[in-house]
Amino acid sequence: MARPHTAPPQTPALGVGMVGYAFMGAAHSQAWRTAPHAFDLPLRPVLTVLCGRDRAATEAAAQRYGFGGVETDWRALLERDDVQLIDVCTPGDSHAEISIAALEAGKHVLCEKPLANTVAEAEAMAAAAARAQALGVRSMVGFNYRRVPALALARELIASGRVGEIRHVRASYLQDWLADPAFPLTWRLQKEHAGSGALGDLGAHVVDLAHYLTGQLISGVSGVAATFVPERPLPGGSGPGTTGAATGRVTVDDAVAFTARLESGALATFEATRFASGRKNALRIEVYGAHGSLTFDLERLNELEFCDNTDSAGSTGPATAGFRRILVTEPGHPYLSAWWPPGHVLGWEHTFTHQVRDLVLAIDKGADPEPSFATGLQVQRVLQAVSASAAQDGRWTRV
Ligand code: SOE
Repeated sequence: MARPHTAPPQTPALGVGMVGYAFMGAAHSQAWRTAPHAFDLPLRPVLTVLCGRDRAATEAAAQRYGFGGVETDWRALLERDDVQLIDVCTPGDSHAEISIAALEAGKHVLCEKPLANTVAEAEAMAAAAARAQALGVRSMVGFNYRRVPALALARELIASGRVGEIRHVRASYLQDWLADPAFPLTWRLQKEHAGSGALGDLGAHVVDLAHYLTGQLISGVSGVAATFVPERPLPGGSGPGTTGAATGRVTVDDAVAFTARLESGALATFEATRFASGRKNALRIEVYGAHGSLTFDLERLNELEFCDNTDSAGSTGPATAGFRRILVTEPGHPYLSAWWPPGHVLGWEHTFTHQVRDLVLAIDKGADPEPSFATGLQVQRVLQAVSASAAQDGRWTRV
């Protein structure tokens, strides 16, 4: 059961330098603040410095999030002795440069997903991570949904054989914030900044979850992609790419759908879109195996549905066999012993808090946290294969 506490003052500090202060900066900051109160951590995270290009905006964010100071050039963070970890919360186009420089400067790195904008960048990052690891410097990519307790439990059930040999994975991640054609052309809609659209932003999460839950990699894909609204108003009303009407071209996908094969031969389907009207942040994943099935829906984050197919042949019998709803709030469930009594539910932000906990424990133990940059690279390879397949009308593409 939860007991708010703070680390004893002699606990060594882990100075955090964060680059970027928008949505993910806010989510990560709150996790760094909360984790040491919920969990007994061997290192005491200190929000040392926040970095952003706009000094006034960065100062305002630093005050709101609780950082001790600000910098406007991320390179300055690498010079500081009071920073041991760089938390990269910027758009994908700067992940590789910042992360590689930070690792080479001996700083641990937490980098937001997707790891990079291209496979070449992700390879360079994984290589830098391997070099740094030999010197005791750790790195992790922020696939936060691995830290949903229900999904961590799902992985345990699959690993212990309760689902049996996996036959199918079905995954979808649906949002609707682009359904309005008047939504402006932000960085997420520009390939040079974001790498891809729904594919990298949302598809990356479900690809990583498929790898994480099944313990298998995707070996081949066939995909299609669409950009439904190819031209959008520029955020400030003018700027590069302006055609006179203050609009610019969308250079990423709005939606993707792909089928895939896992290493074992299991079949998988994936959908990622920002055009599913009414779906705000709808992530669903289902795994079907020889002995049972699991389904998870982010809108019911504290629940896991489990069908033990051996029930129908065993004691339960076919009349009452079927899916059961597990309320994943028991102290024995992953991460839950730090929180509230059973039934007192957790939220989306806890995934980031759990991510911080796991990263800090790994750094202290001298262990390699997962998902590593090498794991992020595996996701990146799948994203690239989907793009390549979609560019050839869905041609089967090996990963
Ligand atoms: C996009 O809308 C987004 O913020 C993603 O970038 C996050 O990774 C996802 O968790 C929520 O949606």
